[in-house]
Amino acid sequence: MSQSIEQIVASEKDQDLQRIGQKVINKERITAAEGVILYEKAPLAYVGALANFVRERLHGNKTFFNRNFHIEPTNVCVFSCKFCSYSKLYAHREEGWELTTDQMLEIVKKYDDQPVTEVHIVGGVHPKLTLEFFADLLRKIKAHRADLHVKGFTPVELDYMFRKAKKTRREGMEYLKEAGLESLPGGGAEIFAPEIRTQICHDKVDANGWLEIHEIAHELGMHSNATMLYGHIEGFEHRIDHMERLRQLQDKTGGFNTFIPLKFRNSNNEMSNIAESTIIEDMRNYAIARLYMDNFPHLKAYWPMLGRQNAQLALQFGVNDIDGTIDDSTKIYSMAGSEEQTPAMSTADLVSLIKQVKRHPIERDTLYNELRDYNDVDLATIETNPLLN
Ligand code: V47
Ligand code: SF4
Repeated sequence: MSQSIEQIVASEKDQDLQRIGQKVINKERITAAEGVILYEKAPLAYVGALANFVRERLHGNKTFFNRNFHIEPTNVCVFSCKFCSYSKLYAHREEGWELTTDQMLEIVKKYDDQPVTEVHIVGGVHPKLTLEFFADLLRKIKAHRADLHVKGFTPVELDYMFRKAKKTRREGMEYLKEAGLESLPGGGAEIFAPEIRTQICHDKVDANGWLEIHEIAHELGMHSNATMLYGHIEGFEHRIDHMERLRQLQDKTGGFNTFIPLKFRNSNNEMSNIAESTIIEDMRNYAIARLYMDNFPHLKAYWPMLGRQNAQLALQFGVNDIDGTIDDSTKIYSMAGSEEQTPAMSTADLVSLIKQVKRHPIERDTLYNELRDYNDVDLATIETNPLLN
């Protein structure tokens, strides 16, 4: 017989860990100091049991995925983040790529007969790709396929294009919303604390700018995600500081859907000398994130970066979402050293990945409306039905 969460907490010898566990059971918020204590001394099994308890309290066995595709307009970037394995500095732009509007619309059209619900647009910051260029792209995508939810652009891209267009952040966001932008992805957050941020990405939008753009998006009725790039030079207190800032904004606006911890990968970048975090630390990080981010409904493991088996494991440590089918050449992670060199999974692959670990697969849209329950659909049916696969 496995122990109940009450028994696990009651038998914990460390007083701090026991007190924090009791707070989690009682739905009391844990403080920043307690978050740091968890990172410093909580064993994986303990935080894992608590995080799984919270995950099941919120979502039962449900595990969400969506059907989306990515467009990466360019990998040329004016910024010089040290962890980035993907971009080509603007000075070497001839080595990078840059898609035209027509090429991006061709990508959209490739999915015309497929039941995808979302396009995720994110890339480098190319000075030629202006606010007007992207507004035009959004209008054309929506004119072609109005039901496709457009989740696009990080505050890094947005801040740059608004400044170039001489628009305030609010004017810029209103303009893009009008053109068809519906949600913001979580990228560009990295680590907010300035003592780390200035060392790893000194020249792009700072923490306040990132948070302000998301706040404006939420005020305009849009939803968004938030990421945290961890496992490099930051300390535990920086991870908690990062999550604390997000938790405070979420208290104010309620506009975040999902928190996505991103494990730093060390291939092909200027931080290759830094060892990657262990799988134990990765799982502890998911678990602590689930406990700390008590006002974020969802916690996502991004499988193209983490790998499929580790994504399955994460479902036991607080994660309830494994992103989407991502059927394209998403290059950022394979270039950074992810094992996933061909990041594409069909719906049948995703469903079986979730079912293998006895979770309950649900297809969602960007806003977590439940579109289809796959628990009782057998894999053969998914594989032979083009609308399901
Ligand atoms: O902000 C860059 C990260 C992010 C590396 O909102 C790296 O649904 C690890 O935010 N090792 C962009 N990570 C991707 C992103 C994202 C991905 C999937 C879904 C969503 C969502 C958002 O990629 C960047 C940066 O933190 N990144 N280089 C690297 N070497
Ligand atoms: Fe540019 Fe983004 Fe890479 Fe930074 S992480 S260099 S902003 S593409």
